[in-house]
Amino acid sequence: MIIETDEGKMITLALQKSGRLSDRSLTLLNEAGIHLENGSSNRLKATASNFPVQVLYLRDDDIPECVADGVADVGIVGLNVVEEKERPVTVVERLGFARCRLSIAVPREFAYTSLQSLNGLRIATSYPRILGKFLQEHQIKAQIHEISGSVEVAPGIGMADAIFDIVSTGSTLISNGLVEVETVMHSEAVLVASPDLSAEKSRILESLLFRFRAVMKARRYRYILLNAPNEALDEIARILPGMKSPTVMPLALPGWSSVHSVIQEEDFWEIIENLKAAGAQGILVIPIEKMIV
Ligand code: PRT
Ligand code: ZN
Repeated sequence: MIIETDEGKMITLALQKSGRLSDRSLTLLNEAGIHLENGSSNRLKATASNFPVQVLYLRDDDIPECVADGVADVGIVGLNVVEEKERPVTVVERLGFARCRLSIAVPREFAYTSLQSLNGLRIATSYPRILGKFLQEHQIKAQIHEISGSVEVAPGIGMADAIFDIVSTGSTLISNGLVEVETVMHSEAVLVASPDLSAEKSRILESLLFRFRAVMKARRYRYILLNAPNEALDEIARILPGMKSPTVMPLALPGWSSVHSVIQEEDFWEIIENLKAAGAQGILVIPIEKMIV
């Protein structure tokens, strides 16, 4: 592949062409203010109009290799694929989407008691290296059967006794009569980079990371506004830690103030209940687009 660009002055980012990572990867770029010019029409390569990056669309399995050998400088790919491919790339950031786990599952009727139950079994998987390491660490002697897809059907057709595969909701296992017995790793989309980027490319990567972090942080928080009687302000300030401390402004109505702060999404319901109990009224909760602290 020939890449005709002003090489040193931009970075090449490898994204999955089409699959579970594609939409969320493009959304992240978009929310980071990076607009791809020929994003959907030319599905091999796209360049950004307002940031020094070009995007290569690849199969996810090829991304670690491409980043390792310098065809791309950075990439977004599942941590499971990074670990399986064992290419020399650096995981720069966890991106918080495409979360899943890699687990061992056995047929429902199998009498599983402990890892020792796996001794002597045939285990089908598309992740032979990750499984191999796990079995070795636990001194389990099992046969690994590498297959490239539909791993979950292997026990049903007599090809294997157990499987090692990606699990998300668990419904694929259930519908194939399988039970998850060991979780080997947790995965999510990660940003990987070549370990030897030039100084110029490292600077661009830093700037890309700064934007990604601001977007990811903002997704975890909400902006909150409320009105409260002045005598409730101390209690409300204790409930609302905010980034530093809440902003308090007087309302036109004597004895009342408006309070502004930032809360974590995961604490949302608990905080709202406590605020109401403390006397807060007219509570507004607003998404935050970017957050830089
Ligand atoms: O074509 P290309 O090679 O690029 O893509 P692919 O088909 O190899 O990968 P793709 O798009 O299916 O997945 C890309 C990445 O998404 C994976 O490497 C994981 O990091 C992540 N991911 C997150 C998942 C899932 N969730 C997931 N549920 N990848 C696959 N699955 C499959 C799994 O294989 C199993 O068949 O979904 C099924 C299980 O799902 P549940 O919800 O029934 O448990
Ligand atoms: Zn793949």
